[in-house]
Amino acid sequence: MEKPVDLQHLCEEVCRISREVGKFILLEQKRLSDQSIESKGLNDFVTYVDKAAETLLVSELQALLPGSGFLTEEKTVAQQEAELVWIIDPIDGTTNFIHGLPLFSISIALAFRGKTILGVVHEVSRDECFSAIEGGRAMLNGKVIQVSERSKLSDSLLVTGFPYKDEGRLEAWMQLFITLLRKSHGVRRLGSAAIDLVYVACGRFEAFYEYGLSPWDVAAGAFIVEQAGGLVTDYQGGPNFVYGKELLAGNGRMNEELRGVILEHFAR
Ligand code: 2AM
Ligand code: CA
Repeated sequence: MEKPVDLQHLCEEVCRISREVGKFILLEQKRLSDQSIESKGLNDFVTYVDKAAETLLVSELQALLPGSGFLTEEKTVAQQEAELVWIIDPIDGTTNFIHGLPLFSISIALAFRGKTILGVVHEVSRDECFSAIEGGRAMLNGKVIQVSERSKLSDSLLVTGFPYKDEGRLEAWMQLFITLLRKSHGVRRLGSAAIDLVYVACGRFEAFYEYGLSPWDVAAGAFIVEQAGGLVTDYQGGPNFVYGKELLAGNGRMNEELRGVILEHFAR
């Protein structure tokens, strides 16, 4: 398959589709908080919302770009190898979603021969659609965004996540958290990696670091950070952050300093 010619148009369509599916997700969250689905049980219900949202996204994106492949969290479609692949998380921040918190998002990236060329992260509750295309600037609801200009770690607000698996490294991870808490304005933990990333892209945070994440959590958001002028690497400073399960994204002004601190606590 060829690379799509009009990425701008494609991106607008992806934002439109994620807004549509976002409305569905919000309605389902409201039903959940109304407890009108009590008998189904919380986990069943959430599985249903995640899967139903993904099914909607897949069918719309398939129609938008016939022949494209998919890599999705809920595996509702065959995970196809193709030159053009959509990498999708229908709800990033599922735990927040279950508990009635507003911080969750739809994350959609499009990769051409393994390289991201389009990213959309839609923060559903605030209707904030973050997007970027190859060769273009990062946008929030149609307005250009960029990473923050703060250059001192001591003036910075950071964000991270805590591991769900790999508990063997939890102690070291928490020591790193304490160290960075002392060196910065603070370290937040929002519970949606895609939102953490786009908040770096628009300058709300100076940096985000986490490990153990999957491609659908980070592909779109990391690309948006890069297009907003930021820097994303793995903990060796290399480019293996989508599949490598280690990610540091920042405004670029203190990435090296942060990477040093991470490695002090968290070297393999
Ligand atoms: P998810 O909500 O799509 O699962 C929070 O730090 C990040 O970790 C979120 O992006 C979340 O994505 C991800 N994550 C990975 N495994 C998880 C799990 N078992 N439970 C909750 N969040 C998980
Ligand atoms: Ca998810």
